[in-house]
Amino acid sequence: MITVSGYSGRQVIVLGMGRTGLTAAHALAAGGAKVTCWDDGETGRARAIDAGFETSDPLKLDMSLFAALITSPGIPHLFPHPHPAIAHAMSAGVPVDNDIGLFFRSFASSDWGRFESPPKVIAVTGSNGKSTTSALIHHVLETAGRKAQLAGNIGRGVLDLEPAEDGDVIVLELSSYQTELARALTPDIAVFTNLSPDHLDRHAGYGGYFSAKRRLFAEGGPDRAVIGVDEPEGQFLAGQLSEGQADDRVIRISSGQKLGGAGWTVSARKGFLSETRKGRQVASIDLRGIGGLPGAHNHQNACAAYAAVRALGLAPREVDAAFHSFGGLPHRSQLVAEHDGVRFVNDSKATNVDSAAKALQAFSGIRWICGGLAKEGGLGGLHPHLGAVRKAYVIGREAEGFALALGAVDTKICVTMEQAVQSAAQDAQKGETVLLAPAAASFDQYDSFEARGADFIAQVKKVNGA
Ligand code: UMA
Ligand code: ADP
Repeated sequence: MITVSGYSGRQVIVLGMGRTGLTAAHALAAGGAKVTCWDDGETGRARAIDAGFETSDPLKLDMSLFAALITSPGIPHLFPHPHPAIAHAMSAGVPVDNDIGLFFRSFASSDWGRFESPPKVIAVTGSNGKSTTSALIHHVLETAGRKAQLAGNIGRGVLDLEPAEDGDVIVLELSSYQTELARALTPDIAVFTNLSPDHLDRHAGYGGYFSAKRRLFAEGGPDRAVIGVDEPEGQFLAGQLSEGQADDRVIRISSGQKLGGAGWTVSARKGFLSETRKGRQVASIDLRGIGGLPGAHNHQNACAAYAAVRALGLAPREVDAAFHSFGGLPHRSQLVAEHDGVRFVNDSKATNVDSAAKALQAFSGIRWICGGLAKEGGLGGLHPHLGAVRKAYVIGREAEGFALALGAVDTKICVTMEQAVQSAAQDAQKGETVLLAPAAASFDQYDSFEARGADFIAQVKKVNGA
């Protein structure tokens, strides 16, 4: 655990008792803060009490007594409406922060003076590919013999990390909810994978969403920025952070275009990753056949991870070797079975249009299982990418409306995963792929995308008689 400094003897309220809140409460208490906890759910409050904390409804508290309110990413702090406790704190002038802000202010310790290599922090943001890129960076570092820890939006609260040792690298995956609010954001290396619409309700639209992500590069500024330049927003950000093309504080990355020019670039085309500096290729990696990184979208992640670890001084051959032993993450383009020549792929994490579109481009002859709780912005972005879809098997409570929005593709309304997998498996011909890539959140039928993916895997086992 990281001990939070700066609040000793002062009162702090922690809101939300999930992975973020509970670890924040412990880390604050370890630093001597007097912690009061709250969760709107009874189970959350019980977790706080079991852990030995006091609980009180913030709306009934005199906020002027508190030094800060620390909130959890799933709780809206501004849009569509601030949570009432946050509104209460803000109107009383109490600073609102999160575990990420506390982490950056408390991470460095007095021990660092005797370290030979001060610990470094790599923070990864972007709309898609954050988890894969963060996990890949972590994997490459460990495989190359560097000490590394991984936390953040990937499932482990950042204050749950072990205090850093000499030479450690901390890899953080950060969501827009987290970067928008953190009152300190000072990674050594920051990565921006890409941008496409997601979580628009929480940021009052696309501009607010981009601004939330941009904060990672603005509040103090990283020494080195790895920026995906396949969208105008990434190009804009890269331009804002550098003095010009030759400025190698920015490493531009792309999947699809071959980059070059006076600066430092890493790009992948047709399965080959290429690193250039000052206009010359300095290294390349053949990404084809790396099982854990299928498709052009994963080659973008490979470029981002490659650039981040090169910025730390790893050699290209070390990265190449480590890429080959990366197994990929569950629920992201995960091959779960192959039966009678039909592949079954679980991409339950494709919760937005862009990630589903990328999955549809990575496979051919697709029996596509999709549907769920559609996000703001509509499904129009999928229309250009339906060429490989033989038929869509639509799940979710709003399956009919979802199918209508898909336009000209052949659809079957299935509602349940069981029905969808059965129908898709029955229809699938040798060489085809049954792909779960929902393009929607899971909460209409499941607690999480993981539960949805697990159901897909269970149904696949059932139809294949495994
Ligand atoms: N709660 C309230 N009031 C509310 C809403 C929630 O009291 O109005 C309480 C709930 O009862 C619950 C707690 O808050 O007890 C949950 O807080 P949370 O939703 O912030 O969840 P955590 O367990 O703290 O997990 C969070 C991230 N969750 C979200 O951003 C929604 C996790 O990312 C992250 O791994 C974890 O912190 C550690 O950093 C998950 C996620 O879905 C994977 N992220 C989104 C995404 O990837 O799209 C951004
Ligand atoms: P995040 O943490 O940003 O949600 P993940 O690595 O968990 O990213 O992947 C989320 C979804 O996006 C999965 O469906 C995955 O297949 C897809 N995906 C992964 N990398 C990319 C990328 N670079 N661009 C678009 N989609 C991607």
